[in-house]
Amino acid sequence: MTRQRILQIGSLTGSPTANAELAERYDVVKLWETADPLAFLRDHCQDIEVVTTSAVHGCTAQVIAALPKLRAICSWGVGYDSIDIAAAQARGVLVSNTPDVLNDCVADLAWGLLLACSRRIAWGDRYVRTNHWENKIGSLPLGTRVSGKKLGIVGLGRIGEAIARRGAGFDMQVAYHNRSPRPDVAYPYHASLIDLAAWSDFLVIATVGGPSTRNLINEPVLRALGPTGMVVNIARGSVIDEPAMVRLLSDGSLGAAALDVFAHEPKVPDALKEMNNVVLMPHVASATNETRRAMLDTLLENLASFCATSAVLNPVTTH
Ligand code: 8YV
Repeated sequence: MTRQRILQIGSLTGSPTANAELAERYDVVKLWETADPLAFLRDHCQDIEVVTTSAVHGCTAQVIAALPKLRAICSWGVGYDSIDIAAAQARGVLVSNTPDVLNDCVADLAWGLLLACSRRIAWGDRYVRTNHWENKIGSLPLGTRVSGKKLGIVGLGRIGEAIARRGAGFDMQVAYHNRSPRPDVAYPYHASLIDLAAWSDFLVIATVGGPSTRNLINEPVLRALGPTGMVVNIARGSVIDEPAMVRLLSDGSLGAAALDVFAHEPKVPDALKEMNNVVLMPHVASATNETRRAMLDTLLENLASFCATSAVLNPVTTH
C-alpha cells in the first residue's frame, strides 16, 4: 500500500518517537531539512494535502499560500497561536490540535513552579550544590507560605480549571478572570484583571496566546500584583509584557515570577537569569513521557482520521 505523502514543518524533538512513528505511517517530506523551504514547496510540494506541525513550529500564511492542494494542518500541541488560523480558514483548510491530554501535566508544572519559587526550591538546590550550605556561606532566605493564600487564574479554560482544582488541596481561595464569566463554575469572577491581580497572592496565567492576549499582563497588572505577589506563566510568553516584568522584578515592585514560557524563546532575558526570586523552565509543561505519548497518539489519530474520512477529530475552532 502506498503511504500518503505529508509535509512535516519541523522536527518533533520533544517526543522520543514522533518523527519515527510519523515516518512509519506516512511518506514524510521534512521541510526543516531543506535549504530553501519556499523554493522547495514551489518545486516539490504542489500535491501536498496534509501538513503536520507543532505548537512550536506552527504554520505561516506563506507556507499555506505555497500549498495549493492543502486541506488539513494537524498539529502536535494544544496552542495554535503559531499557526495562521485566519489564512487556513480563508482557504477552507482544517486545523487540528491535541487538547485535554496535557491538562493535568501542565497544571502540575504550574504548581511545581509556584512551589519552587515561593519555597525557594530551585534556589535551595543551587545553595546545596554550590556547597554554600556545607561551607556555611550565607543562608537561604525564608520563603513565602502557599497554603491558605489567594490564587488568581487568568484564563479559566480546561488547563486553568485543572490548576484551580489543585488549589483546593492547598486550602486556597480561588478567583479568575476571563473575557466573560463562566456560568458553570463557582469560583468568583473578576471582570477587571487589575482587581484580580490586586486580590491575588499568586497570579497564574493559563490563557491562550496570540494577538488577543498580547501583553495582557502589562505593567499596571503587575504593579497591582505588587511587591509580595508572584506571577506564574505556563501559557505563552507573549501574554506578559516581558520588559515591564523584568523592570518591576528588578526594582522590587513585583515580588517573584515562575516562568515556563518567554516572549522570544529560547531567548530568556539575561536579567532574569541573575535573579533569585524567579524560577525559569525551558517550555516543558507538557513534557512528561505519558503526556507527550498521549499528544502523539492524538496527533496520529487526527492524521489517520483526516486521511480516511476528510475530517479531523480535534478541530480548532475560533470564536
Ligand atoms: C508544546 C505547548 O506543544 O501544547 C502546547 O501548546 O506549548 C507545548 O505542549 C510542545 O512543546 C510541542 O510543540
